[in-house]
Amino acid sequence: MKILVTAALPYANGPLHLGHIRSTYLPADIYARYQRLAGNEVLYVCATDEHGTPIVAGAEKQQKTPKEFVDYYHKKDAEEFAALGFSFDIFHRTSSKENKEMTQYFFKRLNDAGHIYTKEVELPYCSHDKRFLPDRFIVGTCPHCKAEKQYSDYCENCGKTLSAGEILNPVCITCGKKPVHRISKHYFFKLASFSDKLHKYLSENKNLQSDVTNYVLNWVKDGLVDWDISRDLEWGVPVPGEKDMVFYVWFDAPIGYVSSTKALTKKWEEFWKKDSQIVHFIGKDIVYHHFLFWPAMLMGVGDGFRAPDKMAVRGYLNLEGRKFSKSKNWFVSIEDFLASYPPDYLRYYQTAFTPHSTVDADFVWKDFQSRINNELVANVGNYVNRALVLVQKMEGGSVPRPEGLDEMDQKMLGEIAIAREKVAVLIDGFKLKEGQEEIFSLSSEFNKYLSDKSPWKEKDAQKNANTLYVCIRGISALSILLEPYLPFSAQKMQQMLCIGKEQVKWANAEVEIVMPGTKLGEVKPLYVKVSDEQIAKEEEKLRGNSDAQKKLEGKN
Ligand code: B3M
Ligand code: ZN
Repeated sequence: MKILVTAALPYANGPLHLGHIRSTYLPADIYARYQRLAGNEVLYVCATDEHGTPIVAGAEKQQKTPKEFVDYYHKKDAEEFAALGFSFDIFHRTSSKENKEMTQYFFKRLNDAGHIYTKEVELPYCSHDKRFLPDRFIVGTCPHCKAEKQYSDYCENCGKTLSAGEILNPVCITCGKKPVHRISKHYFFKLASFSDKLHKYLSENKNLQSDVTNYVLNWVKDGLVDWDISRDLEWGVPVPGEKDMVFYVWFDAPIGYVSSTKALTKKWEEFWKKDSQIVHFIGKDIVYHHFLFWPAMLMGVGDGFRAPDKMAVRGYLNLEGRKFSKSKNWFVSIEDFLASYPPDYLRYYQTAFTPHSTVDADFVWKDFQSRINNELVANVGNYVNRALVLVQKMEGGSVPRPEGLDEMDQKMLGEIAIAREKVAVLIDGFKLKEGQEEIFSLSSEFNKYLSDKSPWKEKDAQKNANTLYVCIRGISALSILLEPYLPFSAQKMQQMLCIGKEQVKWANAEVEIVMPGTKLGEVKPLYVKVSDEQIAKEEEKLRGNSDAQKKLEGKN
């Protein structure tokens, strides 16, 4: 089976933080890695989202060109994602030549099919800064929920996307002045005409989370509004035949999924148009765009494209009870995290509290410490180390030869197959947290088995050989089942057991791939505990940062 996995394209306008990882990139990576191990033909595609007013405004602030600005963050994001072990087949960019071509191609097809029209609209214009003020160049009050200081294209408070002119009490984000109005011709996508098709798609696709489709269906019921897809800006994908006009960033961003696939492989159409699964991973803030705009675009463009098969939506992450905020210095960057802890610690901890739903979660340093120490280190770390050290001590460092396995030994081998099957079903259904729990309970059963057998007390050498052989089978299984979740740990286990890359397949979890007689590689503990001092330092840093910030704000 061909499976295209995408993770929402991060805006190239600031450093990534822990919240991005939990909602999107990590779950998508676990899913993609598992599907590869299961023998599917997988492409895991991502890119930086490099257009739109947040980018232009961010560049202006740093007195850089938008291009310089996005180059910097593209490179930084790519490095941090790699350090976290995200297994993208391509990490491309929406400012690429491929994306420009694909976006203009989508536009042309939609236009030819009659899904686009132009209309003169009155738009906010700043006479002081001499420019139109689309989207994030304006802040004001949300007309729906009355939240203040919202950008003019999206309300963070109630999650609604806003069209131009809807925001109340608008002011220019650069100079703070009230904008005037100017007429400009804009291009509109007939979203409203897709209402019936979208209704059918959302209500019949059983692979979508019902808690999400329920509220999206309400939006459809309330009536969809046609969508302004052009902007009076220079930075972006040019609208063919127009001057100083580009597509709205949310028009070309999802097309980035397609263009990046095309940049990766000549076979891209097999993934988008043929018998395949298209699976998007997103955070809940971009549900509107992915459940309405994007399927409608795909339905409208024709040419064999079809709406996504599956979309996994997850909630926000808070930090110690408060929203992540770069400007308020309430923030842990990936860079800072990785300077102190191995990537698998983040992968383990975040998966452990992320169910397949849109509920929010909280990153708490103390909780992080206790889960790493009491679960990751005490369970898998302890088991693997204990068993391998015993093999060294009692078997001269070679995998013992089993003979006459008893009932308990057999039972443990059987447990592997059962877990392998259960975990497969869970991951397939996006229940990644439960999958990880299942693997950890297998590990804890092996830990218990080893304690019950206590080979250090037993006098019968063959019995001990059998126990340690079974233990090796357990580690071999864990190294495969954990590969999607904790790829760095899995690799270390595989090195110690001399398991070759080609043997790392899901179906091999319960197969004897480490032959008796195999000499173990160098045995080293997988993990070190997170200390109280480390955690105290993290907490202090966080609170210190934010106090300093508050003082600074107080002075201004
Ligand atoms: N860049 C917003 C976000 O990072 C946007 C996603 C685009 S996905 C096509 O959440
Ligand atoms: Zn609102």
